Amino acid sequence: MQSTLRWDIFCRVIDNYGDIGVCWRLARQLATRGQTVRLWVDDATALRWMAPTACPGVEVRPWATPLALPHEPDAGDVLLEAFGCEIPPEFVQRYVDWRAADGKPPHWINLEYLSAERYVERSHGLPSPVMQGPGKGLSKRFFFPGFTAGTGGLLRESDLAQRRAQFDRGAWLAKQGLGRRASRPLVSLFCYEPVALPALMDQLAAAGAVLLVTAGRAASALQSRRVPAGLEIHHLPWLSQDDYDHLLWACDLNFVRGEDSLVRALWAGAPFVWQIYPQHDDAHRDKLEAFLSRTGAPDSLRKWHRIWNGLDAGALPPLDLPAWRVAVQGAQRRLLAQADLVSQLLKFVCVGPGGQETP
Ligand code: TRH
Repeated sequence: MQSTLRWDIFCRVIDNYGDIGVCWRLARQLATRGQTVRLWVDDATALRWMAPTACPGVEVRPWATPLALPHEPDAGDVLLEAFGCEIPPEFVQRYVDWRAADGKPPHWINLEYLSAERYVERSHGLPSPVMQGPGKGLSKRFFFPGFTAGTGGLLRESDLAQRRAQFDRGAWLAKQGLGRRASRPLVSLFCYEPVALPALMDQLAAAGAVLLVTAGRAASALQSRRVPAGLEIHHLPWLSQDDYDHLLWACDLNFVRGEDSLVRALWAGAPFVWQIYPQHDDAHRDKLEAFLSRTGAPDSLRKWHRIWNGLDAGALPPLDLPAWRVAVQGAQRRLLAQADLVSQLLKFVCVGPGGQETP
C-alpha cells in the first residue's frame, strides 16, 4: 500500500547539471507514482532544456533569500534535502509547526551522492540528530543511492524498459539530421576537459566514427582542436532528459560524466566510459575504482578509465567494445534485479520499522 504524500525537495545547484538533473528526475518519478512534489531550486535555468514540458504533480518553486514560504494551511509530509544542502531555517520552522499541528511524525531525508564504495551500505538509513536551529530534536535520515541491495538503489523509471523497446533509432537519428550516418559507428561525448581527448579523436578517426558532441563543456573542450581525417563531428543542441536517453540508446559507445548520466548509460546498456566529477582531495580515485570493481569492468576498461580521468599517464589502450558490452550488460542485469530508488524511498518513508504505515 502506498500513501499519497506531499514532498518538499530542496536543491542547490553547485555547478554543472547533476544536482538539478537528479532532483528533477526524482521529482518526476515521485509524481508518476501519485506523489505531490514542490521542488525548491536556487537556479532553475537548466530545466528549460532538460525538462521543457511540465510534469503534473511537480511544482518548481524558486529558492530565493528570503524564501517565499508557502501559504498552504496544510503541511508537507516529507522534507528532502539533496546532497547536504541546508534547508532555510524559516522553512524548517514552518515544517515543525505543521507537523506539530497535524500530530504526524516528521520525515526529514538527506539524499546523498551516488557511490559504489563500501561505506554506502554502512551509512544508508542512519539517523542524524539535528542539534541546532528550529529543527533541534528532530532526526534526519541519510538516504544513499547505490549499486547493491543494502543501499537506496538507482533512479529508474517504471516504464523505462517499455520506452527502450519502442525506441525507433532510425527515426530519432533522422530527426537529429543524422539519418545518413546511422550505419557508421556513433559515439556520444558528454565530458569535462579530458586530457586524452585528442587521443580518443585519433582512435575514432581510425574507426570512421561520428562523434556526437553534447552542448556546453564537451563542445568547448573540442573547440580549436584539430579534427583528424576520418572523424566526423556533429554538435548537438541541449537535449531534454528524455532525448539525452535517446542519444545514449542510439550510440555504439557513450562518454558520460558526473552522476546522473552514468546511471543512464548503465540503463542504455551500450559500452561507456565515465568521467568522474573530480574532487580536490583526490577522493574520486577510490570512488572510480569502487565503481569499476562493482560493475565487473575488464582490465582494458579499467585502464581506459584511469587514463581518461587523468589518474594514470600513458597511451590509451584500444577500444574493446565487445568486452565492454558484456561487462555493462552483466552489470545492468544485476542492477535491474534490485529495487529502484523511488520504490525504496517510498518504502523508507511510508513503512515504519514494524511494517506499519507511518504518515
Ligand atoms: O553535469 P554533471 O557533470 O553533474 C555533476 C555531477 O552530478 C556531480 O556528481 C556533481 O557533484 C556536480 O554535478 C555538481 O553530470 P550528470 O550528473 O550526468 O548531470 C547531467 C544532467 O544533464 C543529467 O540529468 C543529464 C542531463 N542532460 C540533458 O538533459 N541534456 C543534455 O543535452 C545533456 C548533455 C545532459
